[in-house]
Amino acid sequence: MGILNVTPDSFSDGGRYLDVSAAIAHGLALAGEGAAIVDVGGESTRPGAGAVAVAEELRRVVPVVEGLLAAGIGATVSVDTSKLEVARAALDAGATFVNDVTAFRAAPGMAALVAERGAECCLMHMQGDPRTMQREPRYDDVVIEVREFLRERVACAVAAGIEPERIVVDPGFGFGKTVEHNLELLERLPELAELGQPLLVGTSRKSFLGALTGRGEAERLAATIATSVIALLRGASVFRVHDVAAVRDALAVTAATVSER
Ligand code: 7PM
Repeated sequence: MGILNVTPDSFSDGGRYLDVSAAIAHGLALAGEGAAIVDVGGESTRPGAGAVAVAEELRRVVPVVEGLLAAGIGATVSVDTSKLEVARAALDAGATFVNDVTAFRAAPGMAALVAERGAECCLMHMQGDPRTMQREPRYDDVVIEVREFLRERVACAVAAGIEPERIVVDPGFGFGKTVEHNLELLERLPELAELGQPLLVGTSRKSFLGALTGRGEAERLAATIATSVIALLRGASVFRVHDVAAVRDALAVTAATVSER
């Protein structure tokens, strides 16, 4: 899964203006690098980020989803949103995957929408909300708590009519977690695989990798590759990353080495 952030700080001509064609070109490039899914997001979920209005998020996301499909992207288009109206418009425009970091808690109608459209979805764990989640994350056992949260959200999604085969689960690296919590989740990923759903991991360029390496956001590819390879070895099957080609190569070599003997 390639990350396509459609926010004014990602694709602009220097001002607040959003360059839709640059965003589309980047999404096509991610698919060209081998992304099976391109995740289009118009609301930053970075720690401390504020909310984006529905109209603004629609304005950012819908033309990009339309443009990717009109160009014949040949990858699944995912919408990264927790808003019902944005998900509906993106599905209308041809997206077939909903990545909701609130796991349908922000908009209760989301599960029914995904069910009705026969779309796929990712349900992610987050403690708290993006504004406050990194203040004082606390768990008795982070892996058990994340696993049981995801079990409950999958049950809720299935109860709403989503087929289990269309549900991916995600521990939500960095979403209300300390460096130690993130490392424990990575180490004990097989306990999350017990849920029987495909596992998505998103560690790409995240701040815990900066804490471990002393590197800035743009210099965390090697660390991202390390966590992605470890996650593959521990049962993950979807990797949400900025650097699709490099991570894909590392995963291809890892997979060939592990399974062919
Ligand atoms: C700053 C910090 C900016 C973190 C952006 C982020 C995930 C996600 C994000 C994830 C799923 C980023 C994150 N992370 N969706 N959205 N899983 N399913 O790296 O780990 O884009 S936002």
